[in-house]
Amino acid sequence: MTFIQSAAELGNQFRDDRVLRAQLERSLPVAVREAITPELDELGAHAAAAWHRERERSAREPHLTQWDSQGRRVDRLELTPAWHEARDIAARFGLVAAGHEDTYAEHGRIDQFARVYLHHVASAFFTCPLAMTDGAATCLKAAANPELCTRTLPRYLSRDPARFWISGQWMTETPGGSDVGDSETAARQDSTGQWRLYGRKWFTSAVQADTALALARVDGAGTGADALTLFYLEPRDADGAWRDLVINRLKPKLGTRELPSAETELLGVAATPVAGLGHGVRAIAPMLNVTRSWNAVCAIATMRRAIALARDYAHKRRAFGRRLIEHPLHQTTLASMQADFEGAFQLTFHVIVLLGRVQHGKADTTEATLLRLLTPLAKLWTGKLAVSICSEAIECLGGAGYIEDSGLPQLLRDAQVLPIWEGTTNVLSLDVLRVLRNPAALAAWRSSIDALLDAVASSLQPAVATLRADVEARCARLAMLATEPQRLEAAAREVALCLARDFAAALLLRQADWSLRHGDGTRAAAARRFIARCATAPATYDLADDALLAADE
Ligand code: MFK
Repeated sequence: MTFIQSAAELGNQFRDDRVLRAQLERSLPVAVREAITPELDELGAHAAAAWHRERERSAREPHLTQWDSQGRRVDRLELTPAWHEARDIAARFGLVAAGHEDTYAEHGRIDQFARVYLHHVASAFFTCPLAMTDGAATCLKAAANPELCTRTLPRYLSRDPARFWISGQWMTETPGGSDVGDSETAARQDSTGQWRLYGRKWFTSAVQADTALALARVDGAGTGADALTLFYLEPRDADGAWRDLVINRLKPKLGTRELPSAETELLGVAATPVAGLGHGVRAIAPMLNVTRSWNAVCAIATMRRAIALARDYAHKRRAFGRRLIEHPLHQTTLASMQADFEGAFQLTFHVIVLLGRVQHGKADTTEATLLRLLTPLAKLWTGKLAVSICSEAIECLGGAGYIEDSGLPQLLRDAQVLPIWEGTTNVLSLDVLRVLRNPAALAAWRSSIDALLDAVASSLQPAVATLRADVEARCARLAMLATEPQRLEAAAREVALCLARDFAAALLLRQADWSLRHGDGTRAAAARRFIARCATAPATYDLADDALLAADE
């Protein structure tokens, strides 16, 4: 008989996730936790079932038909089976609504993102339009545009699949990618006073969305980001036909292939200014910060999935006379992945906690400042980490993980979008420097870490001391760099990663302390390992050597 290795499998992803459950136990009132648990359990079961089912499906990409048999331009989009089910699940489980309803006050965001975290990998990246819908709702509320709020919020925040609308976010253009201020899309009024948009949006994610927020430059408004205006539009009429726009093509992407991202030509599509004319980047910023939080949640969900598969396989696969999990080096590999994931999880959920508190008016100034700093930190760090953990998980399965139908190659391809969209690691690092121009930001970071560490009990003191020394060194390094703007900019990524990891370490110690008092020592092991891995001598932030930047001969 030929030996057949059993594949990595998943159980209920809520019940199996001790990190999520510990977070919910520590941060939610019992009544809230009990109320939301049945639906989290359902999502956890669905996540496992969907993972096994999706491996069997062959239709994994949307298809665009641009012309009908008579030569009419139709741009008909056929979605994948998972995408047909996705709206229904998203609405029924309140994946957007839960973050905006008042039922659980500031805890609503924790409820929402626990759901998103459990569902993301099973969603075939329907979380992308959901993130944008959440961002659009947040943005329109911040703009306090009564007509648009009345029209859209009951739809964006509906739990009824028949009423639920999703939104796109149309920013990216050929000249203005990360540098949104270079955008070319023009806005002008027709003879009736209706605003209309003209130009090419190079990357419109989830092009089939019911509505979109788009940046455009009013004719004669001048150059730069501040001269852009934020517009709201509905790209299709009641019959589903596109209104004054065509889809040039669906993007042939490395990953996220079920997500219909398109190159779109705006031919005078009707649009409405969201917040007056001008200051478009400032107006869309609330959306960016929300979608960046989603990005971080989806990144930790991806890490958790990769580790769950690698761990299950390690318990099954025998090599060199014993199971992989019994080999010390494999144990170290898995434990380090888990420790990094737990740090990323803590930082991300802290952003979510702060988001809920700010949204419900419960946050003080320090917390609000901290949220602005931690959002790009969480996004940039978790995006990178998701890619490296998926890559490591493939290695944990060896050649079996490199095979397409193990599901891991798709996980890695999909993870690669996380450090790119919603701002690359470098763009986000520069955003962190933008935030740090306000001295209160670093002060909030430092005082919050001190407060977290002050509350930690004695058995974790050695790790606390290591982290305190590390934080001291980071602050000294930053003070030195602040006097040399050029070096500071060159070091922005390292600065951001250090700030993210140190804050995560303090949060891990807080969770470890709580878990120890509740009979679970595993979180303390994760905290100690994470701190041992991260607390190194501060990096030397030298400007890149010119020779390293020279073009190849
Ligand atoms: C599954 C996960 C879900 C994810 C779904 C995502 C799918 C969506 C697909 C996409 O659309 S991806 C494309 C996303 N594109 C980006 O993220 C753009 C990346 N570029 C940046 O982030 C730049 O930093 C940015 C364009 C926002 C600003 O660059 P500028 O032109 O140098 O702007 P400037 O002058 O520094 O800032 C303009 C104003 O915005 C300033 O305010 P004031 O006018 O009051 O001075 C800034 O403080 C403010 N601002 C900028 N970023 C902010 C912000 N305010 C709050 N939060 C921020 N993050």
